[in-house]
Amino acid sequence: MDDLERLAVNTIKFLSIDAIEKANSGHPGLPMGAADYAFILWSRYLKHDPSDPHWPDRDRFVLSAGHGSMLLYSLLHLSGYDLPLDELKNFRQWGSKTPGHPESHITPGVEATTGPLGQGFGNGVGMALAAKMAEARFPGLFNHRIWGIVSDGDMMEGVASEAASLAGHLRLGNLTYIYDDNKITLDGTLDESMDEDVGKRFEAYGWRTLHIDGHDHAQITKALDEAKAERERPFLILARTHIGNGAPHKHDTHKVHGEPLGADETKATKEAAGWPLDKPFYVPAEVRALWDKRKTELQKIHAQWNEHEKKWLAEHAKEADTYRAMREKRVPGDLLEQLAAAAPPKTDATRGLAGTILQKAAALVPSLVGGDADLGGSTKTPIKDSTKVQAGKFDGRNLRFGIREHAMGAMANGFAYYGMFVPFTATFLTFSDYMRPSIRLAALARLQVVHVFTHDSVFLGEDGPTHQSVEHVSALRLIPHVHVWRPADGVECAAAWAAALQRKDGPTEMILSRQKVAEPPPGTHAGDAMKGGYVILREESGTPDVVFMATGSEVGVAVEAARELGKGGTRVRVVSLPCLEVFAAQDASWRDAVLPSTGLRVSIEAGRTDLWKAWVGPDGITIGVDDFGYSAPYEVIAKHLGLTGPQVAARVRERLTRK
Ligand SMILES: Cc1ncc(C[n+]2csc(CCOP(=O)(O)OP(=O)(O)O)c2C)c(N)n1
Repeated sequence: MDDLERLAVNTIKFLSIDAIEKANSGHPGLPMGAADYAFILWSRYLKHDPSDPHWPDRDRFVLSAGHGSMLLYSLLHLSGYDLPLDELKNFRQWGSKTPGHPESHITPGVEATTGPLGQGFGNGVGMALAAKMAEARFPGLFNHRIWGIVSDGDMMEGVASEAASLAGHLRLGNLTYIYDDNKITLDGTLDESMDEDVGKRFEAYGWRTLHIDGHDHAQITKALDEAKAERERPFLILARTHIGNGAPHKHDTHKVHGEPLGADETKATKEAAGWPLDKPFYVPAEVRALWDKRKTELQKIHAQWNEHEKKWLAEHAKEADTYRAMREKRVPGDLLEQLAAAAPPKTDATRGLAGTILQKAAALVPSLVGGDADLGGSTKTPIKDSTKVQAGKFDGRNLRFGIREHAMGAMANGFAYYGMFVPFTATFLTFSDYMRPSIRLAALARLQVVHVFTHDSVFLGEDGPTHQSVEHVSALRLIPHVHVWRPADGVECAAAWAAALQRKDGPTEMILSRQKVAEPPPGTHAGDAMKGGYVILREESGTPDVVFMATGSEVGVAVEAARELGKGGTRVRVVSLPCLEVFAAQDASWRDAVLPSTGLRVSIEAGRTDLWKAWVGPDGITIGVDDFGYSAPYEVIAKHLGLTGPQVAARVRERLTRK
């Protein structure tokens, strides 16, 4: 290592240490241990352009060990992203672009929101698969790779194992992770909780592996050269490092993992490195020059690619429009009308109705790709006129995640981070629990991802309570920025898909029934459904005595109950609420016209009732399912739980007469 390299590595370390000291919180251990290989990767290998963080042919870098965020912020600052030194001085403070863990929608150059360990690992695998699929669609246009840093915590999390297994199966040779093998975690040493041979584990998954000393620059360079040349297999560089490297008293201890070094140890570390004590956030001029030079080189590489792209587009007129459509995630202006026209004329389970509409959506929107966790026959989501994506065959649109819901969620986020693709996933609603961490991150990072969940209630029947969702719809609604659609018929399924494809700033959950739903009342149309809530059956005259509020398969139950009550002269309105979040965001004039302030409000949804209490008010009735379900045919379950039209009507009648 020459003097300039040593100076450059120390700059990364001390920027991180100083920011963490100033914030009096953060994780110095990882930035200090990783600074050697991170410097070499970022200053010589990573292809990116700090002046255009979204350039499509850039390499992607994921810091899966998000607690080491100051490493990334130091690298982004030095590389020349729009992240001035003042932002580093404001690490973890209100309104800064340097939050505690990296957030992609806040900081330019952060490719993925990370922090919950293991998720970033899965994101990177999704990005690598997306890159392979982009390459297959536009041969010769792109040449980029996915890089990442993963830590002991990432290696222990199950989601990473699922994603690693799939990356090996798919032979994602464009993916390189550096495993920061420092044998220390938050509370102690790694051998207290893990002692497997990680290299052998990854070889068994089909990865190529290489062990290096993570502080030896010659070994790091050789490993990165090999990684760059690799085409056939994902590559794990196991870099043995020392956490807190350079801190005389704290290195190799868990004390340096997640606490500031403190004034004394900071001083000792700077003295040991010959670093000035009186210049916090110091960037030596020669180090600044090194990074500035790299930025100029990278801008040149980007400009050359722009020329290449121009030429490529001129030579590939047929693919050029698809390329532009995918870059914009374009949907046709009359998407809703086209999807509504594709809705089957006869009623069915909403999974079947939505599955038919998905075929049309796939024909209209080339960005749309997706897959399921080995339940495609049940979720009805395979795209019929396309093929299954497999190793070496990346031109298809159907992703085979296998029975790996955690990885499916994290990889779908990776597709969204990558760009060009609108990914969807599919499985039973109950298994949304296995995807919840990724759904939450999709919402936080404002990612356009569609999660299709079928078999949405106790009405899946005979499989019983292990598979029956009770709390899941409510649980998804509780995540901020998530839109939960539970359509009642074909028209609402069309609206749900249209909304999901138009919404660019957050995930959409599509909640679909296994069982056939009732024929909707005549005259409903998709434009109303797009507002999230509308009157699906109006009272015959005057103002309503009763207002039913229902979603999905229970809209049919509400309509049946309303007709029953109508026979006795009760004036009943039925409001279908396929998406509460979208409805709540409508103007008051629409909301008030749909939900009048008078009349007894009754909610019906085959799931937990708690959230509905606010919607029906203190005098209203909530009808739902507040305990685990039963293994039986669904018609039998409905009767036992009082979820049939006549039973609902009787319950409402009883309340009206009591009043
Ligand atoms: C899912 C999840 N669980 C727990 C944590 C809290 N946490 C953050 S870092 C860490 C220890 C990680 O150790 P390691 O990955 O070896 O990082 P290092 O000590 O090398 O910095 C833990 C438990 C987390 N961020 N995410």
